[in-house]
Amino acid sequence: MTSTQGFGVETARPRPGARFRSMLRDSDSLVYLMEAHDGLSARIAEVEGFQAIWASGLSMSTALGVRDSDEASWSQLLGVVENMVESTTVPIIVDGDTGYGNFNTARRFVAKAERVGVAGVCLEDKVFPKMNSFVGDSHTLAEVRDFTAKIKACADARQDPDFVLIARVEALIAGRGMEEALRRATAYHEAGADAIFIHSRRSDAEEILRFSAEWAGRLPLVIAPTTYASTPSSEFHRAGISAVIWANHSMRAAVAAMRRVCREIFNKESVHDTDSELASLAEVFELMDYQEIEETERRVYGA
Ligand code: SPV
Ligand code: MG
Repeated sequence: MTSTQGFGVETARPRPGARFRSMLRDSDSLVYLMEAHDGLSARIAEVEGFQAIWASGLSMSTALGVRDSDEASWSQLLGVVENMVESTTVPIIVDGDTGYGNFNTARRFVAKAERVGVAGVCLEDKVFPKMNSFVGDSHTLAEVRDFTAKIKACADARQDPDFVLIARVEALIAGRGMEEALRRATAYHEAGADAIFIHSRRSDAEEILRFSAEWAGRLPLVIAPTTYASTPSSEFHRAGISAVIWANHSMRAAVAAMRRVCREIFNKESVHDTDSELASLAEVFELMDYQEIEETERRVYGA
């Protein structure tokens, strides 16, 4: 990242969809998408080396203080995503949940997300309002014809033909089995999806690897190994998976760290000696590139 990049001071990034597509096409390496939920977490993900970002619905909702069950409106979430776009330079994929209703709300969301400057949107085949896939057992799947209509409408709504549409299959989450998952992924492919996100909440990767073998590379596959985290990424790569989302880990790191420091300060009634556990202010200023303001001031004043 050069000093003037980020913070919205440069023009919009060139064709983020095309950049993300070329990452997906590169079969020599997996694409890792790090979760982010605000401008800060997005910037940290990029500074620490991630080439792409997942704007997680769960994490953005949590950061807004609401639940991942469509409690935040889509315009609220795209406001958060805009902060992420302005604080980074890497392609961002937005978790668009179910598309907030029907084909029409979904295409409005996609059109706006593209204008905000992201690389693509992921839509999942559940009904609005959805519930986070790790919560409870009532995950109602959308009718295939309704979801394929959404994909077609979203494909038509994008201005940039390289803007990426990822169709997320929730059949395994809903307990509907492998055949249903494959049937749906096939239908979404035919409807114009650019990649399939196959989701699982099992503690092992067995069903993900089986899906991947049956799918046989028809479209790039995306996964989020939150519950089957012990499977090495090399195994996903060998199975032909294209992209891995680390879906909620910065948010959970923030929750744990904020709780610890709040508890400590509350109990001590002092901030003395808490500094060793915290980022220094110098680190924060460096991360946010305060120096760039000074450099620009010197330049524009001709000093
Ligand atoms: C998210 O990060 O919001 C996701 C992934 O949709 S998951 O929480 O695993 O469903
Ligand atoms: Mg989500």
